[in-house]
Amino acid sequence: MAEDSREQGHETLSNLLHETRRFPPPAELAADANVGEDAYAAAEADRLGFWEEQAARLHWDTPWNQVLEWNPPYAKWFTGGRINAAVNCLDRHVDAGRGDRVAYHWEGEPGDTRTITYAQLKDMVCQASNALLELGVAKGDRVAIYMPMIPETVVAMLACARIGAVHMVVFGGFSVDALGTRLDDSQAKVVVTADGGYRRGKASALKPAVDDAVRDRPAVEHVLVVRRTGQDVAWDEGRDVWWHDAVDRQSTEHTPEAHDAEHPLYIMYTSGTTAKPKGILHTTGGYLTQVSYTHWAVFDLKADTDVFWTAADIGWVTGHSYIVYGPLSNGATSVMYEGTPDTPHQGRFWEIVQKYGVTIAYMAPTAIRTFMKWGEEIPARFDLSSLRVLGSVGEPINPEAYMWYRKNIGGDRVPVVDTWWQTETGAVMVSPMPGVSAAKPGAAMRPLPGIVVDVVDDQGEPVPNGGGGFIVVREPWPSMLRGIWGDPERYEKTYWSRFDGLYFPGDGAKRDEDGDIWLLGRVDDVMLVSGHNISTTEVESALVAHPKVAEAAVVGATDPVTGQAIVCFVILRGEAGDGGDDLVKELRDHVGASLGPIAKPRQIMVVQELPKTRSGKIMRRLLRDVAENRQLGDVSTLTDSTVMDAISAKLPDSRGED
Ligand code: 6R9
Repeated sequence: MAEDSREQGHETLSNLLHETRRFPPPAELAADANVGEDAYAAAEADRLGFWEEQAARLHWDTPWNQVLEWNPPYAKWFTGGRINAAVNCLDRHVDAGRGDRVAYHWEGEPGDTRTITYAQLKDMVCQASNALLELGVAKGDRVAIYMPMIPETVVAMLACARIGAVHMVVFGGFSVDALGTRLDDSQAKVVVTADGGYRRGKASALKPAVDDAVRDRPAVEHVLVVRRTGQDVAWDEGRDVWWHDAVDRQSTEHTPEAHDAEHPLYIMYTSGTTAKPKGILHTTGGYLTQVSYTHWAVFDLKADTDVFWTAADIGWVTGHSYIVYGPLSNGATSVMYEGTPDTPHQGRFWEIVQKYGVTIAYMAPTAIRTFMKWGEEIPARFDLSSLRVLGSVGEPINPEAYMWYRKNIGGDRVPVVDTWWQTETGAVMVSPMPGVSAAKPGAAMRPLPGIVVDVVDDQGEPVPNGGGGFIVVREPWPSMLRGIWGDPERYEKTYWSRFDGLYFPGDGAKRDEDGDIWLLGRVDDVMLVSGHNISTTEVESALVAHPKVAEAAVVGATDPVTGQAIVCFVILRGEAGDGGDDLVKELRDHVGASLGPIAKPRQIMVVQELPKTRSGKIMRRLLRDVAENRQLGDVSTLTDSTVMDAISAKLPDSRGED
């Protein structure tokens, strides 16, 4: 099988791209950092003791009696312990006299705002808990949440956590089909939704998709609907309930129960490359321990003074861990934004940073590359001096994008942390620490304290410094997935069968000469050209390093001569015009000169947009279909399915010459 052969070799072009820039932590930040170098040694000396210390940052109703029960590949953390995630996110802070602290500065896309304190959020969550109980939701039941980015989304999640129901958030941009399969798989009893939300300056509808999805799904007993846009909605009397009718009249008192540390907290579906999405299961104690610790450590969070902003959707794991559970468990003040970065203008993000005095911002490389395309004069119009830490997540960040982010957003003074993790890992696993590491542009650097990650070859043997292979996790970690909902076999096969005893995330990686880790993208995306394994990431980074390119997606297409050939799709920077044959030639030569003749693309197409998932990941699988003239595979998780039509239409006349 081609897929398998692509995974065989571990020779890569990795070492052709030399990166010598280093950014040591600013002295002031390092002097007062939450985490120093000593944390790594402490965790290495006593890994489980280290995690116990982190768990002790939370409030437990009953302490655990065993840190870890490990029956590979099944882990239980903090067994015997009892804990309520919502209490840790809310009551704990209110009880400690911090009820007046702002939990969220919420900004709607049309410009409406809400400021919600911890005390207010706790009241809202108690009311919603009482409403869910009234609707018949019991501990262990699943509740689907299909919402825009509004405060009620967080309230619904925490209400579930409080009563022990399992939330299953479905990105509001997903289709009826995507929602339907997730409802089937999770057997959700209630769907929480809204009449609609605001996106790109318009009210978009959500309720009709829910109506379609629940029609033949009797497991769904109620649909709880938040009024956000005021648009007309169809109504099913026995089934549909307005949030303002069901929730607002409830008492703000709700006595929480402590749940078992291993009680399921949520299911989050990842689409993967195959048709059926995987329901990744997270439980309570270990998950909360690691998201809380990583949020505090990786971003050097000072809860009393920082304003933290994850510019991501809650329908992505990044939103779960770093808009909801991480920041709230740490008592932080966060910004939450409903809309898109270019509505009503391309400076919206920076306007938000300026307005709320955001000190820590966390976003995806895809957003950063979009900002590069729009030009540096846009952020330059805003005061971004409040920022002190910047983060990146979702894809490998190209060195060029890293430099742009650091310079134009971080004023060349703010450390940028590139955080590698997955839905399955629940929380950050590999990342520089802003007060410790001398960061390299594009490198995730090293595993966090308490996390044991390695890079291995196809035999599972550690690669030497300078070598490339696969990233693996050697030891269980607190926020690891506990399985795939209803499918233990698939859990074992997907993550634990590639290398004996090691967790295999599916990403390629290399270690540089210093032993630091660089992520190279999904192994499915690695190309095999004339017997050489070439990472799509490195070709993309070489393209993005060209001054006229803002974004690039690279795939391997079947080729009669070379096995696979490199096909590139590029988006040009604002000032670069529409391209043309000369530019295509220039770019091909540029890649050849940067990475070597073997990496010279067969073809480069200039496009306006690339197909992306909710988290901004490029769907290379679809681009491969185009490059190989095949019918497109499943597009149900694309944020904009018309993008593929535009790209397919461009294909015939855009071949590069050799
Ligand atoms: C958090 C999240 C997981 C996949 C992961 C990898 C890619 C995420 C990355 C990164 C390189 C980073 N990924 N962060 N690759 N550098 N800093 O994105 O979860 O949506 O499940 O995706 O994303 O390929 O395996 P999820």
